[in-house]
Amino acid sequence: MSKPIYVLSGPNLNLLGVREPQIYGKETLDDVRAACERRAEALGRTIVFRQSNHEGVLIDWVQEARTEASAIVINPAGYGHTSIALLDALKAAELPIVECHLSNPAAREAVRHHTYVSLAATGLVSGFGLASYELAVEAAARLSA
Ligand code: CA2
Repeated sequence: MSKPIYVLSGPNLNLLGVREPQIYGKETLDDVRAACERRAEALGRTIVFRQSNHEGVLIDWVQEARTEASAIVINPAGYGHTSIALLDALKAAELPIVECHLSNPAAREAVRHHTYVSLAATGLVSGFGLASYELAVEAAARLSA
C-alpha cells in the first residue's frame, strides 16, 4: 500500500467559493477536497488534505510528509511568493512535489510571477481552477509509488 499524497493549501484558500469567484471559481475548498479524493481513489491512491493560514503549520506538515507521504501537492497561495522557509522545508522533504495554483499567476500581476516553491517543485499545474488540483494529484501519483 502506497503512502498517501499530501495535498496542502495555504493562506486564504479557506475562503474559496465565498469571495472572488471570478478569479478562483465558485467551488469551495470542500469541493476541491472531494474532487481530489475521487481522483486519488480512481488511481488507487489516498490523500491527506489540509489547509492552513499559518506558515509554520504548513512547514510542520511538509516536515511530516517527509516520512509519512509518497508525494506532496501544494498550493502555497501567497506564501509561494514570499517564503524561503517553506522552500527550505520542501527541498528537505526529498519527495516529488507538484506546485498547484487555481489561477495562472504568470498571467496576473508581476508580484505573482515568481514563486520560491517552484525552485523545489518537480512540476507545476496552474490556471485550471479546481481541475488544477485534480491534475496535480494525478501527476503526483505518476511520480510516486
Ligand atoms: O491561483 C492560486 O491558486 C493562488 O495560489 C491563490 C493565491 C494567490 O496569492 C496566488 O498568487 C495564486 C491567493 C489565495 C487566496 O484565496 C482566496 C480565495 C477566495 C477568496 C479570496 C482569496
